[in-house]
This record gives sequence, structure tokens and C-alpha cells, in this order.
Amino acid sequence: MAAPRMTRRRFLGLAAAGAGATMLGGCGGSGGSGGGGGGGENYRITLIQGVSGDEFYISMECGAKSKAGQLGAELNVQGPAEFSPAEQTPILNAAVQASPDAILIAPTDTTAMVGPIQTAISQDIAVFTVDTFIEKDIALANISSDNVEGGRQAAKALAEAIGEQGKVFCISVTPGISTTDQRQQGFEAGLKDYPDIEYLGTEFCDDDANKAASIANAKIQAEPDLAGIFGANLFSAQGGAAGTRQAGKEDQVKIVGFDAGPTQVRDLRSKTVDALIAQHPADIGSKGVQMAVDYLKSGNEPSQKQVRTGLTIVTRENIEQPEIEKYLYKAEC
Ligand code: T6T
Repeated sequence: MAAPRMTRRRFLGLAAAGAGATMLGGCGGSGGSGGGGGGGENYRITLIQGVSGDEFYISMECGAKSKAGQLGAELNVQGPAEFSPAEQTPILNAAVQASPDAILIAPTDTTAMVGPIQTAISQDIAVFTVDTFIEKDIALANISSDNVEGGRQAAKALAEAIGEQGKVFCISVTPGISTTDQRQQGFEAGLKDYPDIEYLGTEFCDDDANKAASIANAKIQAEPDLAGIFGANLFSAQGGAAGTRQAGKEDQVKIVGFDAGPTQVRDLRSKTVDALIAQHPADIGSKGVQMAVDYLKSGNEPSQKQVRTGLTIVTRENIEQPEIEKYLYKAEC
């Protein structure tokens, strides 16, 4: 990694640190995060979600807000109405115009978001990717789940649910999203351990639960002995469950979903779904804010370019345990 340049922001960060945090931002201020940052310098941080209204990103926002409050940083949160680079790019461009100290962004496409992110970096804004990443290694770090591993865990959970035999398929969002591409990859690799499972491939719902429901329903009509579905994100899984119910096959078709939104949890409790691979989005948001503040204060680039938060498998057996329940996503902070 190249040695850090002494940019305007880095210089300001070092100067503020040297001045002994005299500009402390007021909310909380005790630090207490263990990330080495301590009290904050009133940095302005913008979080750009992959899509607004998605409980995964709402939970990320909650974690980011709470950490920003502790560190005295100002947090602004925005997200496009749809998970698409065409909608996210103008939001990022407008955020860059406002010249925040740092941007945390969940890029909606590995290639299409490279240019807009490069523009932000060239404006001397510290950019971290949260959840998804881009193909060019230009962000200071990425904070995310291990999505390949999550896909493998989904394959194992689905295999167990269907007695390790039968036809399965995957519903995902759209090709070109780092997270869901990696989940599909991990799922396909994981299925190789089960010779009696026939993989029927992956179909894409464009992050639309209604489209995912139609896909699931149509697949069940075409393959009446379908045994299982992997929904590779919240809306794919939610729609997969709805389509299975529409087809009246919820007793036959087993479903494992990525994420743990409120509707998914209801589907798990009502037995339409058998397991959820919950990410830890609040930790992603919290860690992102901590890393941004640490960087702005010290001028030192993060020692780790890839920071992993955890995954938790949620089942009907463990859902009431407090250490599992705390990872269920929130619809509001
Ligand atoms: O699964 C999450 C996120 O990790 C992914 O990148 C996009 O979809 C979600 O937001 C869930 O809808």
C-alpha cells in the first residue's frame, strides 16, 4: 500500500488531535468503543446505503449513529430508492459536493461505482466501503460479512433441511453486486459436498420481493418436486417464501435465506423458512464510523484493508436466545 499523502484532511486531523480534542462534538463523548479513537473531533461523515428502507441498511444506520454519537461525529445518512448505480451515483455526487470528511458507502455495483468513488477520493474525502465493495482497490478499507462463507453456510443449512437430496435453486439480486455474487459462489461451492443434490441454477429478482415470489412460484410449477430454495438477500428470501406459499408448497419446499429482516423472522417462526444467515449490519456501521474517525484523527491508513464482521445462523431452535436475538434486524433505530 502506498504511503499516506499529507492531504488537507489528514493535516487537519493531525492538527485537531494535537490540539487535544478541543472541538469535542458533544453527544456522549466517552468513546468506549475500543477502537482507539476516544473522544471525537466533530468530523462530518456521510453514510450512503445500498438502498433506503431495507432493514439491513437501517440496522447498519443504527450502529453507525450510535458510534457517531459516542465519538462526537456528525453523521448524515442517505440511500437511493432502488439498489442501482444509476440511482446511487447522483446521491454520491451530491454528498461529495457537501465535502464531508469521510464517506461510508455500500456500492451498488462493482464496476459502475468505481468512477464516482474515485471522484470522491480525488476531492480528498476519506472513503470506506461498507457491505459491498468495488473491483478497484481504492477505498481505504471494506467492512463486511464474509459472504462466500455465508453462502457455504446456506448450502449446508439447506442440505440439512432437505435431507441432503433433491433439487434446489437460488434467487439472487442481479449479477455485479459483490456480496450476492460471493454468496452465490459460496453456495455453489458448498453444494459440491452433496452429490445427491441437483442444483438448478440462480435466477435474479432485481431486489424486488414480488419478482422473487413470481420466480419461486414459476419454478415450483416447472419443477413440482423442487426441494429447496436459497434466497441470497433479504428481498430474494422474502419473495421466495411468499412464492412458495402462493404455490401452496410451504410444507415441501425448504427455504434458507440470507439476512434477518422482520418479515423473514416471521417466515421462520411460521415454518415457511428453515434458517436465516443473519449478518451483523449494526457492527458494520459502527466499525465504519470508528475506522473513519481513527483515520481522520491519525492520518494513518487502516492496517487491515478488509475487516470482517460476523454471521449468525438463526433457527427456530435458537431464535429466543438473547445472543442470537440481538442480531435480528431493526425496522427503525
Ligand atoms: O443482504 C444485504 C446486503 O448485504 C446486500 O449487499 C444487499 O442486500 C441486502 O441489503 C439485503 O436486502
